[in-house]
Amino acid sequence: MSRLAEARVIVTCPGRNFVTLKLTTEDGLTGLGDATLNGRELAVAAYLTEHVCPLLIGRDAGAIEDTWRYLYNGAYWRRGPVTMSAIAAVDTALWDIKGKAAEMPVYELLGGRCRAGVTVYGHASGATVDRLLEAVGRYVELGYRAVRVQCGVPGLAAAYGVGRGELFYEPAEGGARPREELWSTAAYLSTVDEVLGAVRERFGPELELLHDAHHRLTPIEAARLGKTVERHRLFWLEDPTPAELQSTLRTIRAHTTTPLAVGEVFNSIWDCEQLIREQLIDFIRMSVAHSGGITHLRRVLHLAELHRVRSGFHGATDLSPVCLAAALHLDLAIPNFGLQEYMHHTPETDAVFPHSYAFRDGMLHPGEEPGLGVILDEDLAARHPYEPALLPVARLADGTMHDW
Ligand code: KDG
Ligand code: MG
Repeated sequence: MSRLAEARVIVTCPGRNFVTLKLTTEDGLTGLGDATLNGRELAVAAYLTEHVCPLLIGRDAGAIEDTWRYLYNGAYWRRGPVTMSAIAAVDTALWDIKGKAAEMPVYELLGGRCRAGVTVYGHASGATVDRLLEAVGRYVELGYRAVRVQCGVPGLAAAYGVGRGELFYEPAEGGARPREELWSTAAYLSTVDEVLGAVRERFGPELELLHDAHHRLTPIEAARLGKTVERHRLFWLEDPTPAELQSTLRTIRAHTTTPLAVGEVFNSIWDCEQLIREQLIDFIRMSVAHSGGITHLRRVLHLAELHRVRSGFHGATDLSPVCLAAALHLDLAIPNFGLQEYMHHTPETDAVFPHSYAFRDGMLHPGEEPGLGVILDEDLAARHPYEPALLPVARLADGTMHDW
């Protein structure tokens, strides 16, 4: 294949910040990769601009695996969200170019489709149970077969996952310092079982329900929660504990058959190798953009397939349409697909990133465009300059910092 002639980083804020790498070959093919790391966008932009882009010029655009190893093994300093997001952007853009060169959608290059479409879940939330039930009802009307449910907690001004928008949840906010939220595990645990029960009762046994505890529980609290909510038959309970301490999952697992999903903050196969090998989780939630791209995430899913662990790729709004498209191509081609997260982007974001993927009957379809099927409108992007925004932090009532 031809050689890379240009590598550029584009930072834009159409409603929220996105970092995109655009690669161009000597014969004019272009590829896009998402390098957005929520609240730390400029760190990845600088890593790419200062340390990665200069290395790419003149390289064979077709040498995807070799370029991955050149950037990962070659840097000596390995892993971490900044490095792996930068490598992911290069890798994703190279797959996009290869698809365009072959005049095929990327999923064809990955082995071809294993299913008709990619079943997705949406984010329903409400400050009260009644509001939550209304929100779930809206998703059901739209055709969703799976919904994540998050509810306000009496006594807490803000609960994780309770959104300001209708179809998306956007926790990052502008300001020099992160917003501080009050957290109480006791208050949360005293309501969550009732909330999930109300949704199951109203919508019946067919709708798949998910819930995200967002890393806030101790192992034994998580074990108790998993056991208590078993009767509501969750599709998954997400991030019950901070999952970098992998043995906590062993404790939870010993007490409950509620399926467990973790991994949205992971960035390499080494973050989940033990969890997969010991079958301590049911779904792996890494994203293309934070986990070294399509090449590395595919490797994780091949390992997972051996151990009957399925995918549940992260698809929050802080991952751009380029990342979502890349996830959809991989979702279609892996044997062990589970479910794909889908939070709608704002109309401003969709205008900057026109795309071929489309929602029909509870599924996303990546489309048949060569490559990933996403364009970046650079003129429009330039009209939305970067705006600093940060994720909140959480404290207990006595001021102790807690995992957000
Ligand atoms: O940037 C943080 C978000 O991506 C995260 O809070 C979203 O937990 C999340 C989810 O499950 O989508
Ligand atoms: Mg989550």
